[in-house]
Amino acid sequence: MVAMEAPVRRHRRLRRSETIRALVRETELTPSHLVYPIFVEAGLTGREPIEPMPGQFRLGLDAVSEEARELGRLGIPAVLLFGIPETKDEAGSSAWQPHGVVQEAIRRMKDANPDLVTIGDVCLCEYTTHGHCGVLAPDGSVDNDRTLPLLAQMAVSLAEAGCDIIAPSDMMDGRVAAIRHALDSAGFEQVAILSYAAKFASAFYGPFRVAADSAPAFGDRRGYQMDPANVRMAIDEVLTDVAEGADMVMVKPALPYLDVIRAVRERTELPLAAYNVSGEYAMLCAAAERGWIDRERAVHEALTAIRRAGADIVITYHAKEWARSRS
Ligand code: PB1
Repeated sequence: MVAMEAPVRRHRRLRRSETIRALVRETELTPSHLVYPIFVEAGLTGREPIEPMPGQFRLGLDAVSEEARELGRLGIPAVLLFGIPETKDEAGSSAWQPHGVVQEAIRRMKDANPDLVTIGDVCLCEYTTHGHCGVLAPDGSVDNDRTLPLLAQMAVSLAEAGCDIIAPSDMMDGRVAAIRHALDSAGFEQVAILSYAAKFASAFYGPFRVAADSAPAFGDRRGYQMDPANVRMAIDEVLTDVAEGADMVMVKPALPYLDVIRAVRERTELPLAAYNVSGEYAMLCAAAERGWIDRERAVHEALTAIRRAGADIVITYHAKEWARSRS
């Protein structure tokens, strides 16, 4: 038997028990880091399952108050709201109606759980007949500058409903400045902006587009969302939105973009959110449904990875199940 040298470092000393492992754990994940996205559908009663997102539902306005209370019981501090209107048009005008579906949901959720932070997604894709995130120019492209005042109008209508944070997901140039100016001019200096600053033209949004009925009727979003190959440009987008007045910034999607999260973390001190999107959620659900992975462990590992990459806030459809698994 050859005499073996003792290992120079015994890393396993700090893995001997869960107590020691917890003592030296580097990345913390708690419900307070999570934001739960929800879909509110005008005219719907109760809740309707979303086929490509098992466990997720479209909610009617009659269901949002209980949802707000449940989030409070689970310790989840914030909700990100998406609307499915009864009518759509070329301009997306349902988006800025004072009693629009999201505006009403905000009033009801705040009434049911005043501590819940409501984050209003600002974009036209759920409200336009063509499904693009802005209004169209005659050549069929998205008209950036004609879209800005409409986004600003939507933001003000959400603030008037009591929305705490405005989250523009449209990717138009100059939208943060336009929304900041409109909010301030309307007396909403205290309403923050969480900008979807680095949002990529991703294949991982498919299930969301089914849930929100928001797929573009033609073409795609590559003329305004970022190329997945670019990380330097993501930094430029973030720094631009910070300069325009964003209070928080976001990288989206999350798991396929952990390097981007890390790069952005190293360039800004602002709170950084990452959106664990519908396609990431659907993939994990599908593998777990087939018994190929341990769902609870995979969810925890995925959310921990997003936090480890540098996100302060994780927007995720797994929020409630993860919080329940920890309670
Ligand atoms: O969960 C998701 O896939 C989020 C999708 C995201 C919502 N902000 C966008 C998806 C898309 O580009 O269609 C919506 C854009 N306003």
